Amino acid sequence: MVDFTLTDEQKALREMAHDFAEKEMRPVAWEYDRDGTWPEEVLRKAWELGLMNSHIPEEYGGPGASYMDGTLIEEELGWGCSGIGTSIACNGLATAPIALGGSEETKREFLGRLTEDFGLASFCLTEPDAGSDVSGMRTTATKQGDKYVLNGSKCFITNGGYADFYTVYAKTDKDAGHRGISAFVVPRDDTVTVDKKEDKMGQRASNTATITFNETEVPAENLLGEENHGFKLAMMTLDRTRPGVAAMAVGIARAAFEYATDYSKERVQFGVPIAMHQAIQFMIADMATDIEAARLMVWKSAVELDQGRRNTLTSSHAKRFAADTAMKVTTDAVQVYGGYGFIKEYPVEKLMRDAKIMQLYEGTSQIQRLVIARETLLPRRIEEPAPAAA
Ligand code: COS
Repeated sequence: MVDFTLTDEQKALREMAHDFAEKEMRPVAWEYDRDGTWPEEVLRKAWELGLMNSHIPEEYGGPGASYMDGTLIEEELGWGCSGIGTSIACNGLATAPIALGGSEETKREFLGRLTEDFGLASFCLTEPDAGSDVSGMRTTATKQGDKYVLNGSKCFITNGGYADFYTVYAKTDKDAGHRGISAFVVPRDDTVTVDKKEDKMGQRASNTATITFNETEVPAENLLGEENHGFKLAMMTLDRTRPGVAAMAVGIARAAFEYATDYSKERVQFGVPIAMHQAIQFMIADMATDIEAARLMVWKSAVELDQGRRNTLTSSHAKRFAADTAMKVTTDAVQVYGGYGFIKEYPVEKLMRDAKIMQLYEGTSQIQRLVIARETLLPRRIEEPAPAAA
């Protein structure tokens, strides 16, 4: 049976996240966007409520929410403010490789750290010359006795300037392409430098930094999974986080849709509210359909994960469609507002800027299409290592 009804627990979780978005995020979102201020106070409140680290299993102190539950939270955070929401959700991206590839001890130490006390972790994959082409990375990790020494720079790192530790991808075999990449958990110390905070178009409340590892040493136990298997770990991580990112895009679109519908009922032109004009009605109708379709894709891709199935195809469908929907709906919301939509005093201008990154981070819309085309035209058997014992 296919049933789209949420359980009472899921409805309560969504309500709690919505309440948080409405009371703690919305009132400060435009101010943080204007100033690019770090929203630590809001993050700490999210941590206290369990909206941060929701994915961490109970045995490591987290609530152990399902992927489906995670999408309910992330849609509401996206509705509240996707800049602050991205910072709240970032621990999920950074810790997925630990949950997948970390030893019991590593999981206890690093997942436990985030649940015992407020703390942040960042996912370090992208480099200045290696964005979509992950294999082109230059950061190296050299084994020296019982430790690895890391050297190199990572860019566009969410929460990078404030993270307590990082999950870092580095070349352990420079000549082996994607089969020469390994993943590590790297605590922040004096050898880790924050070189640059980006001044962004949108999601300005989230911190985005360049992080450099200068002869940074980690014990060999900090290797996640097997040596030279890091690329697969990165792909498996993104399969697991893209449904949540897509949910956040749905939240942005829903916020823009609500503002546009309310405005269209108030704004009078040619003697009637503009909602009475078919030109506006058709835009509103298309927004509603696209949001509904995007949410269904998000839920399907999350449920597949909860059922233990590989969701590479459905997570790319969801990420691509939801991100493009957020961009289209926010652009059309500005259109519904007319000239006022272009003015910072009105809310939809921020949403349009925020939406753009959804088509870029965690895999551009073009990369999602590439994955969809490969999975559709050349389906192949991808062996996922068995999940590490939870
Ligand atoms: N799960 C597990 N393994 C996977 C996988 C997945 N979803 N996708 C690919 N793999 C494995 C393949 O099976 C292959 O394994 P073998 O070494 O055993 O052959 C290996 O990974 C390489 O796969 P592929 O040939 O598809 O790699 P490409 O270099 O062609 O890269 C893309 C594939 C472009 C899809 C990948 O580099 C990518 O996702 N890039 C975008 C990165 C991104 O999202 N960056 C955003 C920053 S993170 S915030």
